[in-house]
Amino acid sequence: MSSSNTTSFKPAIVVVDLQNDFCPPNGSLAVAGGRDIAPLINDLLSLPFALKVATKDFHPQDHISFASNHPAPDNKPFESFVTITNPLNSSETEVSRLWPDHCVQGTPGSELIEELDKNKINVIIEKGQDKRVEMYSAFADPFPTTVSSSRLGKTLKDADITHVYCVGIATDYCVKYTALDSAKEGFVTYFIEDATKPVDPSAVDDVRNELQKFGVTFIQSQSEEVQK
Ligand code: VGL
Ligand code: ZN
Repeated sequence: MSSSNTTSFKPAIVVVDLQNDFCPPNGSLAVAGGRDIAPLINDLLSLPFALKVATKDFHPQDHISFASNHPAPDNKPFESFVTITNPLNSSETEVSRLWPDHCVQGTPGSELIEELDKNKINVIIEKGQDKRVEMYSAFADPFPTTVSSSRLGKTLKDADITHVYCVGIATDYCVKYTALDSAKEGFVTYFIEDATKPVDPSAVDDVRNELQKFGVTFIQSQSEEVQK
């Protein structure tokens, strides 16, 4: 994780959404193997990152991404999609996937999994509280006219972070869009692929190709970029 002494290097790790609802056996939106990456993430958290962040998907019960908040028959979790219009700018729309209710504020499903070593985490950032927009990225919603943003960008900048290492759940949703926004915010961004788990394993190749176009570097936890 070190770099040459001429370049500034102040790395942060962002552990995305390692929460009960995203993990077997009882998570409402359980991602296969979600719990299994905790030991690896705990090992990464022992490395000398200048800042160690954990994010939490943190929805109100009436959140727009919950299938249960939409009328039948087009409200099947995982299968249905809705068009979300930016409440601040009706010319901005996005098509978004519907999910089972998950990570509702105040429920056990929203808690970080017990296997994650919380003593190693410096900051917890909640996101997805605005019921009107989907927010996969831990930085902000996807609209050009931002509706909702978290404290993550300011937290990283206030700490003079230069490099961001992304891990967690899910490879193809929240880790993907968090890494994308990290690169757009100007951080040198790494995606530690074996420390993530996907909703759709078949989507991972596309995720890698898309993020590489935006300058995100895909690495494995045992690679030199992490361990040296
Ligand atoms: C996520 C679907 C819905 C994620 C969050 O953390 O990847 N996926 N909300
Ligand atoms: Zn969510």
